[in-house]
Amino acid sequence: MTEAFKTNQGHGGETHQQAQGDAAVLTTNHGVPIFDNQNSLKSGARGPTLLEDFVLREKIFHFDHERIPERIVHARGSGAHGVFEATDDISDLSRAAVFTKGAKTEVFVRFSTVAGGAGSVDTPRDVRGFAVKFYTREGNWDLVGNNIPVFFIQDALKFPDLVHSVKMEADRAYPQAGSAHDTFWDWASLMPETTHMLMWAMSDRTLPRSFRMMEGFGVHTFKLVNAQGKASFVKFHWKPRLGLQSTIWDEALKLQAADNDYQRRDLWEAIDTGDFPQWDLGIQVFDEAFAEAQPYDVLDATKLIPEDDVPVRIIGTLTLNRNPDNFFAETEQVAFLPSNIVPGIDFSNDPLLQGRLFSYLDTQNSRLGTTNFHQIPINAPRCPFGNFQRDGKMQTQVPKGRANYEPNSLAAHGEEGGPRESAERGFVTTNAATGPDEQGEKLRVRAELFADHYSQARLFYRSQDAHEQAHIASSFVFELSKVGLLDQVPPRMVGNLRNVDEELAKRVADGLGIDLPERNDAAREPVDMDPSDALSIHKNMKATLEGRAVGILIADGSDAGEIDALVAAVESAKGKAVLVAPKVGGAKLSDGSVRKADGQLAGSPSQIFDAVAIVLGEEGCKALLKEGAAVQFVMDAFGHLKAIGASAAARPLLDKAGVEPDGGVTDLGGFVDAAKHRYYDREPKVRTLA
Ligand code: HDD
Repeated sequence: MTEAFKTNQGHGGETHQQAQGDAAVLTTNHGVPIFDNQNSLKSGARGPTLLEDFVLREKIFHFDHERIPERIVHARGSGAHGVFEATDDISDLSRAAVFTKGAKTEVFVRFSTVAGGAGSVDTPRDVRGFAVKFYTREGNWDLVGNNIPVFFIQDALKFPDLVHSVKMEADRAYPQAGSAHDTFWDWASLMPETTHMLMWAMSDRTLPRSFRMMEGFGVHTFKLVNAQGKASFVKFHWKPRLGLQSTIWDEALKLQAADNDYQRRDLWEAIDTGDFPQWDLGIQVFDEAFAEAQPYDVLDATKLIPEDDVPVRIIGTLTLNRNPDNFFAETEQVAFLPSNIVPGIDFSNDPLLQGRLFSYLDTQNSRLGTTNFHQIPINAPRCPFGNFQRDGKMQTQVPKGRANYEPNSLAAHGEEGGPRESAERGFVTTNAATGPDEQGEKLRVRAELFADHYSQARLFYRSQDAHEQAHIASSFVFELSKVGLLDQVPPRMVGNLRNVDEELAKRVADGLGIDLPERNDAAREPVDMDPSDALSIHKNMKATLEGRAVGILIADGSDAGEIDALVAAVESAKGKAVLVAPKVGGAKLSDGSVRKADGQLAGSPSQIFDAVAIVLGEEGCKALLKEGAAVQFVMDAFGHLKAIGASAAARPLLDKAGVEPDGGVTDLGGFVDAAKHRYYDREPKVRTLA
C-alpha cells in the first residue's frame, strides 16, 4: 500500500497534511505521537484488526464513555461566563465580599428547562432554571434559582414525587418535556400546596421569549449577616435589563418545530455579537417582626413577599460576556450547590432549602463520578482553597508532605503543617434564635401557615391583566384536556381552582366542557391580598427593539431603498434585522442588484422574529401569494400578535393571510415604533381563549 493511499481516506482527495496545516502532533492520552489516525492496525490489508492496536483501543474506549448521566432535572441547559458588580453599599446588612460596593466577581450562569432530557427542545411550557455560581474571594456562592419566585412543594421530602410525576411516564417514556399528561395532574391535583406555583406555570412565565428577558429568583428566604453577626432575612431577585417578554402558546408550539435550540442560540448569538445580557440583582430585606406579621410563613417556598410590601432594592449588576469554550467541560460539568454559601449569607430553616442542601452535593457524585468534582476547573474556587480531605477518584491535586490530619505539630518539626480554621474569616452559622426558626421537639409536621394553599394563588391571578388571565385559563384547559383520567383529575383540579377564583374555575370547566365541580375543602381559608403589578409580565415589558429580531421578507423585485432604510431604522433602534427570501442566495431587487438573504423562507418562519416587515414589489408579491410559507409567515405574525409593516405592493399578501387593520399593522414608515410592542388586544380576533 502506498503512503498516499493511506493518508487520502476521508478527505475528498485533499491530503491529510494539507487539511491539518501546521497543527500540533496528534498523540495518545499518554503522549505517544500517532502516525496514522485513519486506519486501524490489521493483519494484512483485508485481514482482521489486531488487539495490539493501542491507538484504536484507547480512542474507542474513551469515546464509549463520553456521556455522563444527565441531570435528573434541569438536564437541558445553556451556560455563559460573566461578571457580577456590586453597585450599592450593604455592609450594614452583609459582610460578604461579593457585596462590597465596586467589587467585581466572576460568575458562571446556567439557564435550563426542568422536565425535558438534555436533547429536548428549548421552548416547552416549563419553568426555567437560573443558576448562578459566584467565584467570590471567600469561596463559591451558588444562587440556584428559577424564573419563578415560588415552588411546587413546601418540603424536600416531596421532591421525588413531584419529579416522577412530571417527567415522562414510567412505562411509556412520554411525553418528553411537558406537564400536560396524566401523572403530573393526578399528583398536582392531590397536592393543593402546588396551586400557587401552578398559576405561575400556566401563565406565560413558562414561555419566556429569551433567557435574557426573564426574571430570576432565589425563591427561598435566606439571611444576610453583617460583621457584627446581625442577621436579616432576604429574598434575591434578578431583573432583566431588556424587560420581561414572553411568547404565547401557539408561538411556543411552532417554535419547537422551527428551532429546537431557539433559546440556546439566542443566548449564544447575543454574547457572540457583544450584545451582553444584563440583570440587576435586587434584594427584599425584612426582619422577624415583619415576618411574624404576615398572613403567610416566610419559610414556606410556595409563598412570595409582594414587592409592594417590601420593595426590591437593587444592589448589583450581572453581565454575561463570554460564551463557554467547551459545552461539556463547562456547561455540562458545572455543579451548582445551594450549600455553597459564603460568610455574610446564611440559610433559613425553609424545609425545602434544607433538603436541597443535601441533594445537590449527593447528585454530583453520581453525575460526575467522584467526590473530587470540585477540582474540575468550572467548579473550582478561584480563591486559594485547601484542607485535609485526600485521595478519591480522579484526584488531580498532589499535596506534599505528611500533613493530612489536624491538629498536628508538624510545623514545630520544620514540616508543612497545613491550613487552619479561622475565627475571623471563617463562615459562622447565625444563631437560630435570629429569626422565626423554631427549634424543639422532633416532629414530622409543617408550621401552621403552610396550610394556606390559596391566598397567594389568588393574589397572582388577580394581579394579571385580562389577557394574561385568559392565557392562564386556556393553559389549564389545554393541559387538563391532555389528561386521560378525565373523570377524576380535571374536576379535582377545578375544585381546587374554586378556592383561587370562582371565575377562573368556571372558565376552565367551560373550556373542558365539564360541569363545575364542588369546591374542594381548603386546609385553611384563603385571605384576599392586594394585587401587585410586579407579578404581571405585561406590566413589566419594555417598549424596545433592543435584543429583539425583526424578520424582513423580500423577494425578486423588492426595492433596495426600502430595504436599506428599514434595516438602518431597525439597527438604530438596537434591533437585529434579518433578511428572509425564497432563496437564501438572495433576491434580484428592482434596481438589478442581488441582495443576499440571511435565511430561506421555508426555514425562517415568522415565529423566530419579534416583528416582521414585508418589503415586496408587485411582481414579488404576486409570486409569494402562491407560496404557502409566505402566507403562513404573515398569518402567524398576525396570530402571534406581532407588528407587521408592509410596503404598499405587499398588501395583497396581508389580505390573503387574513390580516385585519390595527395599531400593529403599519406601512414601512411607522413600523419600527410599532415593532416595540405586541398587540394583545388583537387576540380575540384570531383565537378563542377560555
Ligand atoms: Fe433543584 C438541579 C432549581 C428544588 C434537587 N435545581 C437544579 C437546577 C436548578 C434548580 C436551577 C439546575 C442547576 C444546573 O444548572 O446545573 N431546585 C431549584 C429550585 C428549587 C429546587 C429553584 C426550589 C426552590 N431541587 C429542589 C429540591 C431538590 C432538588 C427540593 C431535592 C430535594 N435540583 C435537584 C437535583 C439537581 C437539581 C436533583 C439536578 C442536577 C443537579 O441538582 O445538580 O439535585
